[in-house]
Amino acid sequence: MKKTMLKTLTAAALGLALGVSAVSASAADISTRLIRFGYGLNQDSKQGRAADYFVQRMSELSGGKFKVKAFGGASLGSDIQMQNALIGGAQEMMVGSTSTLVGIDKRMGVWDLPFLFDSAEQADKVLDGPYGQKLLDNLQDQGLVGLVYWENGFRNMTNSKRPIEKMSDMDGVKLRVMQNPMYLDLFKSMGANAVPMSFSELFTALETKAVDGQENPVTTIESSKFYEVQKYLSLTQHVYSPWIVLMSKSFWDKLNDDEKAIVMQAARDSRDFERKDSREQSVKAMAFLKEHGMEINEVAPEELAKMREKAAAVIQTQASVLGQDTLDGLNAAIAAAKQ
Ligand code: TF8
Repeated sequence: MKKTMLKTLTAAALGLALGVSAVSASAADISTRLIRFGYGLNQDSKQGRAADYFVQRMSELSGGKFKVKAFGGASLGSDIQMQNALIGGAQEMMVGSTSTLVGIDKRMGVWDLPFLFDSAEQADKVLDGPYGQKLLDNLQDQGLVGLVYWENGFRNMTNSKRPIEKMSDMDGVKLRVMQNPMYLDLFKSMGANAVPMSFSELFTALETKAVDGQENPVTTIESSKFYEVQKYLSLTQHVYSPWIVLMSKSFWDKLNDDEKAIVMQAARDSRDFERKDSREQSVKAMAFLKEHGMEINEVAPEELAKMREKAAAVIQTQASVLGQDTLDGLNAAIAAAKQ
């Protein structure tokens, strides 16, 4: 009894010394845990930097007991392969796209809906509020624990053929899209020849001209070196993509409450770190891409209006896939975020 008290006190004192919250201070009961954390982008990317930060935070908060090893560059597999490894319990954690989760829970597709948010801050409110949380919670039935959302960002188009100044410039452009039926419908409706493909195959596909283009935030265009194989960057900002930090449910269930609290705290801290980094890096990425020879263009408002019109029709068809309740909840959350 006394010994336990002492242990708790020591842990508390240690917690204070490290300046960490009450979570770790009370956590005398932490086991040594090995956690493999996979991600798809290069180590030198905002995903890599935030993964490293998470590794460090988990170590600090657990007094060195949580040993997280980060694996970048899809070395543990593509997003879909990692999701399945988490469900099967063969891997503990990952960060990746929400889009590829639609095969596991269709409702995750809400974040892919085009032209949803006016700003990243508005997206933060919806993602971090009760609506975003509900979508994370839904995953538990499928063997996944959604911890937090990071920022992937507003997506823009690149290609090697021509600048997309008008919607009709997309005609016949062979465009890689994420493995999600909404993206296929969206870009087909705008005239592109959309091809679904995993991100891990994308650079080579662009390099060998198996596809002409792709769409992703400017930070990814920089960190994945797409500027080496793509001439034109057109600022369409058609979708705001979050990333989702996931833990295998079978691993989560082994943790006690103190351990779960530490994981949650480290995940939230990594989210704040990552979003700040993402927003700072976006500005720098634009300048970098220009310097490295990309031709960057804005899209005229009347052409964006045409894209929005196509998007609205696709959103309409998505109602039956996502469920009307899910869409109503989304619209209510966005309306609240605008206030
Ligand atoms: C995509 C996504 C990717 C992310 C990343 C691999 O285009 O935007 O950048 O899923 O985690 O596939």
